[in-house]
Amino acid sequence: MKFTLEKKDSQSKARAGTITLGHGPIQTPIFMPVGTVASVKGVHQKELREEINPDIILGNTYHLYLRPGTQILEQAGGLHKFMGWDRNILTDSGGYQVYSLSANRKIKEEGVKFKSHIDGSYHFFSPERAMEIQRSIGADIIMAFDECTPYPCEYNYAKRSMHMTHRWLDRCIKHLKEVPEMYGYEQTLFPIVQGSTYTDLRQQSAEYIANAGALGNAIGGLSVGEPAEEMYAMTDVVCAILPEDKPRYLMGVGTPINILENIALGVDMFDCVMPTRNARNGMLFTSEGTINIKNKKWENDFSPLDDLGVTFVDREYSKAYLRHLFAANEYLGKQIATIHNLGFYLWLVRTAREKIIEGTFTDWKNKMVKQMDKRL
Ligand code: PRF
Repeated sequence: MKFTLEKKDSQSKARAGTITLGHGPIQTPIFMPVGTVASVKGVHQKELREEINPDIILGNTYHLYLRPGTQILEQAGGLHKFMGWDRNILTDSGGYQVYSLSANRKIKEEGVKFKSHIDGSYHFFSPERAMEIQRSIGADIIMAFDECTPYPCEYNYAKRSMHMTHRWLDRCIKHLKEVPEMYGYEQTLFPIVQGSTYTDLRQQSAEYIANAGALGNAIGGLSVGEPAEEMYAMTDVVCAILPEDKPRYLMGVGTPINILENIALGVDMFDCVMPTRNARNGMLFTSEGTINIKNKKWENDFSPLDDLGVTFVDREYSKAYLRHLFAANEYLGKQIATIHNLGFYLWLVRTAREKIIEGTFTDWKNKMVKQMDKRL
């Protein structure tokens, strides 16, 4: 993996760059659509590629391990071939999903024992298993096995957990050297900074992670219920320590406003279920604010979904039609809303990149944040 920093903003810490990986270049800042179970819910790969056009998408070790399982993925020749996606993929390591989805999980130094949310069967993930499974899946970027602490989190728990995440990172790095790549292209490990909302812990963790010398670094444990201002404060502390010449990935963030504010603090990569999950509930993100398309006020509004017109759905369907599809509980409604939201998120990060390169990012960001804070 190679990262070239192309431009740094003079009024903020925003950056524009390019990451080069085995399945092509990724222009940053980037938003990675979430394809948890080898599918970006409701969107064909063709629509994803041609309309939404992300350079990278995300998959989840936890889900893919439980179903279809590593044997099927290996037989297919890896996740790219299995799902028909020839651009880059990143997989999360499973830790976070184990904590948020499975019941009866027990976290110990050795690893995490958990119960499947699908059939109740018991499984065990360790840093070593997380690396082996991510080898079988074959993503271009793979994540270290960590513990994401909840919010709020007692200081002593956050501290102990952070040190365990650091020890787990060392085990990931060691084991990865012993388990070769399976599909002939490079897989890059990103370690993850933890430390809850404590400045001193975040500093310690960022230093530890920076010293690991990985080609890219991630920030975890944020956007778990803390106020946005606390998240920004932690991102700022961590970005000041993480190396400037490596990409920085803020995991599970967030709203369009969160993304722009964190770009301004020096983050390059984002993922979140929000544009896809909220779309399925009728929430549309636009440059003018958020829309609840189920609202009666859209009943006879025959104007296009979004004047920005990023994807075909914005130009070809009206608000009244989409409202009707949601009222009738038609699959197509959820599909249209998902394509709209992902198209908008990708437009947002592409435009942020253009503005950084042009030197007008901060004014544009401030204007957008104000505009997008509205409910239409
Ligand atoms: N760790 C991992 N995945 C994550 C997170 C984390 O802390 C978060 C936190 N927002 C989202 N996804 N491994």
